Amino acid sequence: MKELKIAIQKSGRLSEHSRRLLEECGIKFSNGAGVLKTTSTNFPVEILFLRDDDIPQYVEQGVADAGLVGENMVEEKGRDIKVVEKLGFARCRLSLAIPREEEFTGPDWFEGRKIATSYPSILSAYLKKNNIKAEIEEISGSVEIAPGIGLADAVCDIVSSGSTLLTNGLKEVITILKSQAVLVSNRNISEKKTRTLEKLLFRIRAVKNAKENKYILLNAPEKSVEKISEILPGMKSPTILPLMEKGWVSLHSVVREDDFWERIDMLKEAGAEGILVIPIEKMIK
Ligand code: PRT
Ligand code: ZN
Repeated sequence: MKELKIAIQKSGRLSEHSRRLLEECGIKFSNGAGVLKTTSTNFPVEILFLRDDDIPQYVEQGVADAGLVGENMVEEKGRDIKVVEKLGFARCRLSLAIPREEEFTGPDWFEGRKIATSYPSILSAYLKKNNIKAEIEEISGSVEIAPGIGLADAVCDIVSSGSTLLTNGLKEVITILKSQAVLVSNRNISEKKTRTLEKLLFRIRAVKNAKENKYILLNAPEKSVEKISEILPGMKSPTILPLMEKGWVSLHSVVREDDFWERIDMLKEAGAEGILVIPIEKMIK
């Protein structure tokens, strides 16, 4: 097979984002419900739709050459695969939580208790490392109801907003692992497939960079240009175009999404006006 086989989640919290990422990388494929695999019409990849739990194993065994999956799954399954790139979506954490009314005294609280989880491997490693003897009750779903129905004293589960814990009368006390979606690959793929994977990675990075940055245009008096350029380091140096109005210029650059608001305030203070901020579709550094 010459195509690079990429496994993505069939349906669930990763699936829509994974499909969108591939599409944003310019990879066209049919998306019909019930389809288990499909070949792209314009890029040498075959996409396999799987349960997220199976992706690390399939990638290790070479059933798939690469996959998009959560770091939590990679860690739990302990398969010998390569984490190629963090993807910045499906951010969550694996945490220990106890009934709200309990007083938390530190990790020792868990000594001799029973903890329900779908992550027995990560949890037992954590307990061992911290010298805690606790019983692990492995369940595959709806972990948060376990204390409420008397199945366990505490839970170890994925948290994102925290609202599921709250509605089940639990409080988060320890974060064991932080996770986001990652691109993983088999350790022994052919040279040809490696080249395809590198091409895909190049595109993924361009999409990620674009999301992390905005294009900014503003008008400023000529005398403020130097100060404004310092506030906007941009890709290299800002583009400066003269305006009809004498003594004024238009300045174009790139600003990072995460410190965007802070920069805008600094720009206004430095005399910038008519500030436009535009999303970037792709950004190649
Ligand atoms: O059917 P399949 O096995 O493929 O899917 P699944 O049901 O096992 O997994 P799915 O789709 O729920 O999650 C896939 C991946 O998304 C996980 O492995 C994580 O990497 C990531 N992810 C991100 C999450 C969450 N956020 C999340 N909030 N996975 C699960 N949750 C659940 C959590 O288990 C808990 O029940 O959401 C609830 C908590 O959410 P909050 O917002 O109330 O805190
Ligand atoms: Zn799953």
